[in-house]
Amino acid sequence: VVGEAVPAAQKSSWASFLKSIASVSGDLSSLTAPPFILSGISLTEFPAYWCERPELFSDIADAKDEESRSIAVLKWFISTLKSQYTSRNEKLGSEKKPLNPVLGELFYGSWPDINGRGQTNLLVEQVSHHPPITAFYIENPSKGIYLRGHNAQKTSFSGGSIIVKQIGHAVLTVDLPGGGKEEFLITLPRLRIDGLWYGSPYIELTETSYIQSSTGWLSTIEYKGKGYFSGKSHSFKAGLSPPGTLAARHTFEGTWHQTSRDAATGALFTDVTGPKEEVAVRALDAQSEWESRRLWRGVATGIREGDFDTASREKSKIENEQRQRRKDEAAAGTKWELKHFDHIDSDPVYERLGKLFKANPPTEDAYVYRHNYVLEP
Ligand code: CLR
Repeated sequence: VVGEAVPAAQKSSWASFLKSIASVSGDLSSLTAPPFILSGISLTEFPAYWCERPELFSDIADAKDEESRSIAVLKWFISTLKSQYTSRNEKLGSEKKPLNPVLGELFYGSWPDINGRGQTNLLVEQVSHHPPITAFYIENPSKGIYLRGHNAQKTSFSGGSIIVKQIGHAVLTVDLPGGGKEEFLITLPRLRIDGLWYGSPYIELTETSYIQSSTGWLSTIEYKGKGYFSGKSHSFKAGLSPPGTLAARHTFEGTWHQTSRDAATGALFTDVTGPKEEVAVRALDAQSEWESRRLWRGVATGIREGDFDTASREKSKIENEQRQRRKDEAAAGTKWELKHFDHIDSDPVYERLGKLFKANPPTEDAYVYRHNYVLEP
C-alpha cells in the first residue's frame, strides 16, 4: 500500500513529493515535502553526531602507538554511525527532511569534561546555501584532538530509493605526546534512503569508506544491508592494514548500530547499545539571531505542535529575508563573508593522504577554521 505510514490527508502530497524526487536530481533541499516528514532540525546540527560518545574521541589521545591509534580512530568512527544515520528514526519515528540551513547559520555546542576526558567543543557554519554546504570544527584541546570537515550531498533516485553521495571529507589531527602530530583523512559513506514508498524512510549505508592515517595505516570499511555478510541490516566489515600493504592486520565486523567484534579473536570492538550524550547548547535567549535553534525556533515550534501554517509562515519570513540580503549584496557589489572558515580550493592533507589509497576524486576543496571563537565555559 502506498504510504502506509502517511497520514490520510497527506497521501497525495506524499505521492507528488516522491514524483518530484524522481525527476529532480542533485539537491533535494528545496523540494516541498508534506508536513508529516519535516523534522524542524537544521542540518547545521548534524555535525554534533561526530561526538556523542566523547570518551571514545578522547581515548584516541591515550593510544600508545600508531597501530593502536588507528584502531582507536576506527572504533570512534564506527561508533558515530548510529547517531549519524539512525537517530531520527529513534527520536522521530523515521528519517525526516531536515531544515535547509541559511548561509551564515551557526551552531555551537560542547560536551563537558567528565573524569578527565577533557571538554569537547563544536562549531558549525553553513558556508554555502546553493548548493548547501556545512563546515564544522570539533576540538578537545586538553587532549590535543581536532576534527575539521565539511559536507554536501548529491542525490539521485534509483529503484525506489534515494541515493545520496556525500561530498566532502573530514581530517582528524592528533597531537603526539613527544611533539609532532598524526593526521587521519576520513571519507564519508554513501547512503541509500529506503522505505519511501511506505512513508517511513530509513538509511542504509553502502559501498566503502576509508580512514587513512599519515603513518600509513589504512582502514577500509565496507557497508552492507540485509541479505549480505551476516544478512543483517546496518552491517559492516572493516579491515585495518599496516603501511605499504593492503593485507589486513585486523578485521572487525558486526552492525554499526549495535555491536561488532574482532573477527580473529571474537573480542568486543564497538558497542553503541548504551546511552549517548547529546551536545549541550546555550539557552535560546543567550544565542545570537544566526544560531540555528534561535533562528528556526518559530518553524520548529510550528512543526512540533502540528501548526503547519505558522511553521510555513515563519519559514517564508526567513527565506524572504535571505533573498533580500542576496539582492542587497548584488546591488552593493559585496559578497557574504564567512565568519569562522577560509575556503581553500585544494586540501593539502586530502591530496597527500588520498594518494596513499588512490582516493577518488584525487583532490577536494576544504574549509579551514580561523580559530577566532572562544566557547564560553
Ligand atoms: C548530513 C551529514 C551527517 C550525516 C547525514 C545524515 C542524514 C542525511 C544528511 C547527512 C544529509 C541530508 C539527508 C539526511 C537524510 C535525509 C536528508 C540526505 C548526510 C535528505 C535531504 C532528505 C530526504 C527527504 C526524505 C527523508 C523524505 O554527518
